[in-house]
Amino acid sequence: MRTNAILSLAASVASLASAHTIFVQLESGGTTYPVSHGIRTPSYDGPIQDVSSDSLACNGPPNPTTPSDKIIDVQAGSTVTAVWRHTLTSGADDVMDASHKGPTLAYLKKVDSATSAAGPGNGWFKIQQDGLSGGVWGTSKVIENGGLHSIKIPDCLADGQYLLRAEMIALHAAGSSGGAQLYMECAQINIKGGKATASPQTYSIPGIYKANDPGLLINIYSMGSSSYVIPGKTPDFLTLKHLSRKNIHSHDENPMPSLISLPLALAVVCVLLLAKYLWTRSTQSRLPPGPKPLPLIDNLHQVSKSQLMMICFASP
Ligand SMILES: [Cu+2]
Repeated sequence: MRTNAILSLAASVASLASAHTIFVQLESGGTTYPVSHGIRTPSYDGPIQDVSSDSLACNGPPNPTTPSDKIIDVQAGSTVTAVWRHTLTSGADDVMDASHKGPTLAYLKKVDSATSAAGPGNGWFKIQQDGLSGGVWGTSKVIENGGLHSIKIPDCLADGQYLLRAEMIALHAAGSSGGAQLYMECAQINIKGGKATASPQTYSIPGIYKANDPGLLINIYSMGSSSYVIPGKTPDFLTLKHLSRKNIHSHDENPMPSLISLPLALAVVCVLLLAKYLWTRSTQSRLPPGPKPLPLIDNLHQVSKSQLMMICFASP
């Protein structure tokens, strides 16, 4: 216990020098926008540690944030990149101290006006999370990757303006309550081309996290091989769980008459299998060896639950 406390203390002291981080710019549709363009960036890179604070939504006091009058267009179904830097002027080699291990997450909130909407309160739903997989933390991947944090924007959402909240959580001092360091900024985006087939269940920020959540109150130096529980509720409609046969059927609002659907489905499956066989034959000689896929679902069974990229299936 004492050793753990000393380790945590050492980690937090060591992290003071080149410690914290800011989501400084967004890449969308091949364009990387300038620093602070369409993002409510702070002048100081400190974390939010009180998860009941209004500043948990889009940062804020004690860190002064600056509004932006810009809105960034985002194609539904595309993957955008949040760029993280130690300060507003740091380069790709200065993202965040390597001691800052923890999950990465992203949330959306639909708003009438992305430039003027308040962040705190209801309306938030999670669209991305990457915790601990294969011994590697989500934040470590972002640091190794020059600060780039990939976020898939679900294609099932309604068009319109949203706040995109990208988050990194550092757990190096999370062994005591309130020790977790949460970093987040909100980008102002306009989603286009969405199918509008899903309306996700939403949650309040602050409110979605509790100080004693197992993913926020945790000693990462003594957790051994136990799995990490990413904080924040994940909306069911977005997860890979919906790939199961039962769920796909229970959400099928316009089932085809069964007399037509069975032969048609068989024909479609045959065509897809043939196409996949031809495609695999034409490409496999150029690819390095990978994990062994299963028929039909390929490598889906090997996708770790801790690094879900959200996919829409349901139309609730
Ligand atoms: Cu820090």
